[in-house]
Amino acid sequence: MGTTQEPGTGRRPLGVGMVGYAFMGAAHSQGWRTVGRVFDLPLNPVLAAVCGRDGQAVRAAADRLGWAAAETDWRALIARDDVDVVDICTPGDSHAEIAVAALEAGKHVLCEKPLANTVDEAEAMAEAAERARARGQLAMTGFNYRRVPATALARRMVAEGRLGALRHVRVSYLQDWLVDPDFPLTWRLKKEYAGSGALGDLGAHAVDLAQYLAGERIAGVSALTETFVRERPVLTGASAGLAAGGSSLGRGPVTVDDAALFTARFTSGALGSFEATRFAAGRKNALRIELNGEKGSLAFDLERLNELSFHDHTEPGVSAGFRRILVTEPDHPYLEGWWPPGHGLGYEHTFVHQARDLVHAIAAGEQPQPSFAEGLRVQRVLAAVEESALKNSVYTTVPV
Ligand code: SOE
Repeated sequence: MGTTQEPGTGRRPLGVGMVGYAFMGAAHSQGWRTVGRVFDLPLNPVLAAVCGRDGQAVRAAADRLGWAAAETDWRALIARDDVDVVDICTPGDSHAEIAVAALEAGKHVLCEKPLANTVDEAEAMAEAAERARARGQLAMTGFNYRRVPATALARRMVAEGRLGALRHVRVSYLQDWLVDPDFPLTWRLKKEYAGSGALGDLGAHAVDLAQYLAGERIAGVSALTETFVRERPVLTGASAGLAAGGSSLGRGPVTVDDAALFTARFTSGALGSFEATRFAAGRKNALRIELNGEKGSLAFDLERLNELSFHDHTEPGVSAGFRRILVTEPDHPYLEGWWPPGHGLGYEHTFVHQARDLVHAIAAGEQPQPSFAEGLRVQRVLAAVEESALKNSVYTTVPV
């Protein structure tokens, strides 16, 4: 960490180096650029350098996204003296190598979800994080949907016992960008880059949010997965995940799932149901979660992210029912620095909140949440889902 105070801020700088600059990189950049202007922070995040393989493209990204310098080799990025935190926004196949090297080089690490493409990689990352912790470096997994004020409020209400013993956790995460069979074969559709499809991309968020809100682990799962469109056009242009350009070179195989459905048992005995798909026509980014407990229920919908629905089952039946909590009060999580009540937030703010929590954890020397160990826990659930699906839905326990 830099030792001199940043001019004008009175706070020591915290240099950030980011690897990858596509959709997630842009979202993280927004978070790092904004966080110190909204929240009162103990350190001053500085966007030191961004890294990508194409020199011209990464320099353009640095200018566009606000990074002071550009690198074309991630090893050079993590070797920089002005980089204290390495923020990994690349496809999953490079997470483990970069994260372990950065931790061993003495940096803090923020890594996008899913933590890795396999349980073995995630285990190596969690072990590296454990070793680094002893030296004072911290590692965090980027599950940004914990940082919606309404989901953070839901967690608080569950922890306060407002729902009592949980019976059901119901999650669906629905998108529709693969409905068109001619959507091109981008990296997100190839196992060697993405690890899995809707399962790792969307299911990972669903699993993390469910375990976070419930405050407990998933013990076992029964699953079905499907790849509806098995071949897609291969394009000559760069493969950018949610889009690709260029002329067609014919069709190539999709090697990941298009959809994953599973039921789950939580450690307390609560039952979960999960659906992750990129084939829900009309649903753009619909992450919905509902928890039912013996004293009440909570429901959240990412497409209405400033709201939380709450039903208090201890109220008299004649007047009880779901009511909408508008989560925009200054006392609601994360809202002390933002706009007056009723002036809502959006998707991008979750990345600002993620940066805020990481900066506070680093300044205090405390483990940021979710840790790599929690990222590994999610990875184990994803692996159990794949195993169960391969065995025609046989109930598969998730190792602790
Ligand atoms: C694409 O499907 C995607 O961008 C995910 O990769 C993100 O994690 C999710 O937040 C939105 O959808």
